[in-house]
Amino acid sequence: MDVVALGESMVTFLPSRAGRLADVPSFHRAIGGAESNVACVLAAAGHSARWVSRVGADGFGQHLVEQITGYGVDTGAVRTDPDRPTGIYFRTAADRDTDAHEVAYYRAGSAASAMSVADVDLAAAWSGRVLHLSGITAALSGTCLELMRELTAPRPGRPLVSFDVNHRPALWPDADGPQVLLELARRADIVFVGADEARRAWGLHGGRAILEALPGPAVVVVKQGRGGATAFERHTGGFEGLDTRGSGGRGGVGFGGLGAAGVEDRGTDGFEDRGADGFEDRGADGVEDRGTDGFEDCGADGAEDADGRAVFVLAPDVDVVAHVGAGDAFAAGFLSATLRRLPLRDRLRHGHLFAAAALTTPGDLAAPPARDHADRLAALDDAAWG
Ligand code: KDG
Repeated sequence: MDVVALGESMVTFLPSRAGRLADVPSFHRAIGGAESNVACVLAAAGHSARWVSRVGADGFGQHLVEQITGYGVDTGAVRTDPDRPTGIYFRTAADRDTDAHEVAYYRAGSAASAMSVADVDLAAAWSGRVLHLSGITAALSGTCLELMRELTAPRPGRPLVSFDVNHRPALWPDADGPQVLLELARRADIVFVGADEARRAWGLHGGRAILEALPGPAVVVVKQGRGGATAFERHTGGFEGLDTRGSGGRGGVGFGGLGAAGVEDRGTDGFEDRGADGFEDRGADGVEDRGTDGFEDCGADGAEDADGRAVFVLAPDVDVVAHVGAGDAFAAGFLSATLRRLPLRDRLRHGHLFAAAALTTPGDLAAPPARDHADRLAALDDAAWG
């Protein structure tokens, strides 16, 4: 299995027209759930993917399992709870520029909120090369938080843990959400976080502050919405030589299973190997180096004392229909390219291409571009991406 995603999915009700929740006359049923979105997009992109979760013994649970299975995702480890319902949520149309919208969750006490170390099939959760998680799960209940801690704990043979911070303030009634999310992010191998999110949740401004707060992850991806995204990859924590996670600290988590991507990628694409400062992509071609990447504070020449390199890729300009699901699609694109051992720049480009597909469709979930199409687009020269 390439990827396992664990988390709650919900039946989503999309509005038939714009306006306040109080005024929307009818809704269209769809499915949502940050982690299953990632699994579905990855399956649609040709990867083997499994979704681990719980649903209620109701029509909505059945619908979720059928739909997600329909995307080609393995749902064999999804458990059905006879006593708790499947979560649902309603949303209004978002403002295209600001993404402002209303959300009404009906998920408290849901079947998925009862996920726990005792109930979830941990072997299934750890059965992929990558385990994709998000901060949403940690907010659902005490047992879910305990499960997240168990899944991200250092241990030999743990798959590569991908963690999308996904800070949803509405799900964190107590003030401890940001701290919990930081704790979990520190234990992951790949972290996706929005620049705004890092500012809002953690009070962190800029790439240097984020990297200092997250010393563990081998890869930190900071998304700046339509501005683009920056990925920082630590040389000492890249995809090579990481088989000692069980001994604690950084490193060692099944990157081996992905192949020595960090090693092979460097120098094979004509981009990352220019220069010797560990930030090879900056300045070599004048494209990734715009200084708008959130890592500009890492040092003008990129020769920051941290042990890695940063790559910035501008997001393509698309006519946004809805932002929902774009972050999940971005993560899926980045992970797809990671599984394919593509260079860091191309991992970002695939993230953007998958996100563009989501941004131009209304629901939580959009089919990614076909692989050969995505590869052709990702291979366009810097001018096309600039
Ligand atoms: O990332 C999109 C998700 O927000 C959506 O699918 C629903 O998982 C969801 C949530 O909890 O907000």
